[in-house]
Amino acid sequence: MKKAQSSKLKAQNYNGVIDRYKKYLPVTDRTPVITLKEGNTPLIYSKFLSKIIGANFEVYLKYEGLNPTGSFKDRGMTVAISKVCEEGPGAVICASTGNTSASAAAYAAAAGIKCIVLIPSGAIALGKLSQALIHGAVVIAINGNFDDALNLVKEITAKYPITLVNSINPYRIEGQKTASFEICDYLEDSPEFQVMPVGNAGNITAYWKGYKEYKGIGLIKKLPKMLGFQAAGAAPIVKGHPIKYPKTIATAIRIGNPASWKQAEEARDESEGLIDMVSDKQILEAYKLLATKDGVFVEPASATSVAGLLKLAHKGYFKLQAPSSKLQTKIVCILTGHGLKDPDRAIETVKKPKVVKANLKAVLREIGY
Ligand code: AN7
Repeated sequence: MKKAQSSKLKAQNYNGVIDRYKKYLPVTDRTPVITLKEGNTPLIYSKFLSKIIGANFEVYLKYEGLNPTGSFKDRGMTVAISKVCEEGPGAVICASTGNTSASAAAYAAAAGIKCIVLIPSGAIALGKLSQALIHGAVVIAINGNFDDALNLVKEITAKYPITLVNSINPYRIEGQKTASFEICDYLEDSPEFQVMPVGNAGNITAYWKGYKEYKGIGLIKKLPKMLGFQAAGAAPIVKGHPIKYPKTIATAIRIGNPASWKQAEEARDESEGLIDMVSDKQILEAYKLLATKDGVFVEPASATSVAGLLKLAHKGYFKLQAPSSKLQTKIVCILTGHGLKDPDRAIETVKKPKVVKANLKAVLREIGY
């Protein structure tokens, strides 16, 4: 009885990323904190992937799909929306491949403010669309892609008193950097490598900022190599030029002209890491492996991390790059969004259930007894 009570109290003590990391965030005692208790996501040891990479390697999965709206966007949205509320009543707007709109809609609902989202028509996953709609956002689908939508919201916010909550809003980056704090707090230093998907490039910017800040105040001794992956049909940073018509099944990262392009290159170069690409086929293989071997269901864009990890492993990258002084080398893969965001893709990727008669004989025959 006593034990149950104390664990309940402990759970109640967690109040989201602003509460936990406020001394590193641009908030004051006057900031009204709008939180859904985002963050505090698990870092899951992957036995399966660790074994593939080799002895002396530990692979961890930072499962950001367990945030309140099912993606990492909540970490930045709590800060962005709280700051809008601090500055006075206001509306917010974003362009989105889906997750930003789901998160903005939820946090705006919690704050009681208006939220407008522009999405590429027919190109966002069903779960994300349902979220933006049910939270009461004004959802506008445009006949264009994410990059067109972002240009439009930039134009609108330049002329009208509506706050942009895409990751070019610096408060978004501030909130998202808390994910690297959590990784370091848990591992008691930074990992040697971090692998993540790159779309609009806000998240790689945020993680790198977080690691550098923790190192700057002496909470960690080293910095990780940042390894970013784009989808091959939407890989402007890898190719060195914007992609006019980006194409990939990983709709979250179907982005042809990332807003934080320069910052992503800085993270890559300062950390002596890399930004590379993986094919849709490699993404779907990693997607299935994560679900069937580790029991972790992510959306395709998130599986890009693991597809990238496997691509590098096959080239012998980690063995070559791991510091020889280290007994255990740690690699963290960021799994940015939950698999339930895109149920259509999951069902398309595997064999559909067979329909049989509702009798014991028919069922037993199917299961081989
Ligand atoms: C699951 O929601 O851009 O490189 O509008 O949803 O920071 O853009 C989503 C991006 C990775 C890429 N994984 O992060 C949007 C949006 C998932 C995502 C990314 C996104 P960034």
